[in-house]
Amino acid sequence: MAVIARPRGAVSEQVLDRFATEKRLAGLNILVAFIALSLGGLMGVFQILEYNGIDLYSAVKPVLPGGYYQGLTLHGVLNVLVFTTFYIIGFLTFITAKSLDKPLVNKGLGWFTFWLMVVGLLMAAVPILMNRATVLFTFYPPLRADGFYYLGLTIVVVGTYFLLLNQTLTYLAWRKENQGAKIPLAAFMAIVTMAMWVIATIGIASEMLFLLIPWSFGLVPGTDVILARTLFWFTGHPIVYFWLLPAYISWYALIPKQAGGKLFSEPMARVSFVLFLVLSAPIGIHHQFTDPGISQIWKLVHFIFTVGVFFPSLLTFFNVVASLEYAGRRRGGKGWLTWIFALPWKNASFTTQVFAMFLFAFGGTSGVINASYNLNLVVHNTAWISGHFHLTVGSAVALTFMGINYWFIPYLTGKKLFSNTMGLAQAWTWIIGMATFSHFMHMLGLLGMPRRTMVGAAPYVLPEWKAFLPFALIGGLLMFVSAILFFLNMLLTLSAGKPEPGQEVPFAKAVSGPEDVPVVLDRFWPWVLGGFILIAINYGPTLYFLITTARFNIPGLRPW
Ligand code: HAS
Ligand code: CU
Repeated sequence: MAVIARPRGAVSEQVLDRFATEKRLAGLNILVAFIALSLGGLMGVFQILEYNGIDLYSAVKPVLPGGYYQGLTLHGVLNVLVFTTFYIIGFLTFITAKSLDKPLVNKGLGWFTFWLMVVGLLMAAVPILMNRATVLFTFYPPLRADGFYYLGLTIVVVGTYFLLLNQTLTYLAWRKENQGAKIPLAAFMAIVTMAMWVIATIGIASEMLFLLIPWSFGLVPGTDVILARTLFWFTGHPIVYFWLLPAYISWYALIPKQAGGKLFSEPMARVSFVLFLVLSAPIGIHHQFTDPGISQIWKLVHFIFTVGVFFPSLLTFFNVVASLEYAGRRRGGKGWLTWIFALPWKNASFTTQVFAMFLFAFGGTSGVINASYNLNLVVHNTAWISGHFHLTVGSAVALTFMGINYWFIPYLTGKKLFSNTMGLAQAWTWIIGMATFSHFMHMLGLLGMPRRTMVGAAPYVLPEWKAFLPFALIGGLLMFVSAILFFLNMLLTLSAGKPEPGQEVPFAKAVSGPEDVPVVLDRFWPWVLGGFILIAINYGPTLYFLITTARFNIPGLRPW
């Protein structure tokens, strides 16, 4: 009776759009993500201008009393913590449900996840904006922020756990109805990503709960710096794969279709993801090669396993390029390499994401140099590292998310993308800008320019740096133009996009598909267990030593 009494429009709308909630959740998460990126990106422009002696921070002193370092904190936190996390939670919420063809079993939990994350975000944002948390995104003690900064970030992280819970419940319900079937690829990957992430956060959750929160609220007088840093990097390394894997989901499960072809190998794609599940967390000490208090042996072990985590990305390289080649040939492309020209380069969503892949090939390469035990001593804490992560999180991830938006926002809103040409211009300005910026940042690093330093005000700037810095500025400004094109296109799509109903999610089929997937690549537990065992081996002795010798006697500092 209740159903009959409902207005007819509402019923038919519900029947038509089973994924209305997931779409709304995705849209809102993406909105928060891009608001964060707009402010975080602006802070990046301020930084590169400062390096070149143009200090905009003094112009906005009433708003940003902490100047360069407050701006840098905003840049890091908003771009790599807020933008990424909200985008990923929105994207994976939708992708899991849509790929399983089953709406989330607990929609209330979906909303709870979103609002909890928003509360955490606001709690952390206020101290940063008040210049009470100018501790950068790594918040190394003894720098000490307002306690609400740590508490807010912790709440955001806890919020993300509920997506894994919701995914698990939805997957189990799906499994009941689909005994014996293979989990659809995108859903499998989305669940692996979240499982990897939740395991990875054990480090930061412990750091927050046992060290930083009690310390920042004055409940304990001191903390232990090395223990805190080690717990931070326990999560701080795998967080980069939490950012990367959703981009990989798009490269594997969607791009081949957008290219006009198929994924080359689904089993190989799954191998890549389960390797990330096992190998992501137990390698964080490659961020601490120069830290005292950690034995050389374990630094070496983490180096070796970091080389191991290179392989899932090399598999991805091979698989994604093979899929692109398949598409190129299917579109009539010929020759050893000239099939590349047959790809749909006029499609903004495709081009933006392939440019992201291209930049990542270089970012990945500088990653291996970072990971090398001895070469790290040359590049650690220099501008080289900024060059590296702008190609990885700043391109492989951020540019892919922008590229996804070129089909996703039209899909979510039922409106046509305002301008595909503007999207293409955005992709080209980004790749040229980022290639220039990151090349010169790498070079400046090799010339010894430190990162996270107000170089424009430093008395020791070398003439060689002065020669390269303007090029980094040109690259940075091109990226700024690119970002403006992106935001404009999104705003115009929302406000003036023509209606385009009936759009579809471009899920790709595979040349070698689910029928070739062995059962072990359709299970989570063996890999989760493998991950835990490797964490116990690679971190057990170091954490045991650091915990049993910890002296909680370092007071907080606020040098800003
Ligand atoms: Fe990293 C520092 C090592 C990947 C992000 N990294 C950082 C920091 C960030 C970051 C933010 O070992 C700074 C943290 C801080 O503030 O201190 N990184 C690596 C290694 C990899 C790596 C070995 N990093 C990433 C990713 C990130 C990221 C991914 C973000 C998303 N990184 C390090 C180390 C440090 C570090 C040290 C510490 C340095 C220090 O001293 O402080 C690897 O996972 C990379 C493997 C990737 C590849 C590339 C595969 C290419 C693909 C694309 C193929 C498709 C193409 C298209 C080319 C091997 C998959 C072709 C197109 C056609 C049309 C044909
Ligand atoms: Cu790392």
